[in-house]
Amino acid sequence: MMGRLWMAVPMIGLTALSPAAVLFGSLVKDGNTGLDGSSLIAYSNADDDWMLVARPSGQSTLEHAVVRPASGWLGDSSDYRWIGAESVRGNPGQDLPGDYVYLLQIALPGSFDPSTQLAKIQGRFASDNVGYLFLKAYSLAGSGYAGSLLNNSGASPSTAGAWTAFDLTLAPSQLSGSAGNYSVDLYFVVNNAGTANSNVGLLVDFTDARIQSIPSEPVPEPATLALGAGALAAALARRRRRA
Ligand SMILES: [Ca+2]
Ligand SMILES: [Ca+2]
Repeated sequence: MMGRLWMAVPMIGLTALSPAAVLFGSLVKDGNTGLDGSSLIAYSNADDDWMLVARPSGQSTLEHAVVRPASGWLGDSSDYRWIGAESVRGNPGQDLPGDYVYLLQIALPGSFDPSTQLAKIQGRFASDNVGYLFLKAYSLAGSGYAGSLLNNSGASPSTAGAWTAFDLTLAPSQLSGSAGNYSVDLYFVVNNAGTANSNVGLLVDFTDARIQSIPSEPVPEPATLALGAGALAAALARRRRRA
């Protein structure tokens, strides 16, 4: 019995060395900001599932640390905590204005087949200041946040004091990776507004993650396809003869 327990210790270490990605099946809870598995992460510690992949030039603090809510932000809970640039917290805070890009990579099951299955993700988020949601790739303010799925086409801007919901059905073109190794790369671009330093933060709470079968539609029989191709070739031949 002791031997088995001892053997389990190095395995935990190996798990911690694997690349940061949340398994699709544990997205609700583990994917939330400020949660590791279903346990809260202590303030000032990093949420390693989330990566800060871009930030304003000159901002050099711990970027995806769990932070206490600032004045006017939603409170945290046993299911989520805010992440932000861990600078000097307070009101107004000392994070540089500009775009902060937070990435969560979600690993789909190896058996996932986009020709027969759909992945659906639901959740809600709050941000300081306006947050933009992208899949697979993102753009910044210089290009007007082109391609944002939220807050780029008349949707109400997200705020720090209320939830903004998202409900994603992922098209095959929105997946990253390849067969056996697909992932959903979820980018939140959070713009810290104004020209003076202030707090920046992101709060994400996933509420559902499902994989569904695509309803089957009639597929042309191979014989019909062959006939179609033959008829097309004949029509082209007739046109060439007439020309
Ligand atoms: Ca986590
Ligand atoms: Ca701010």
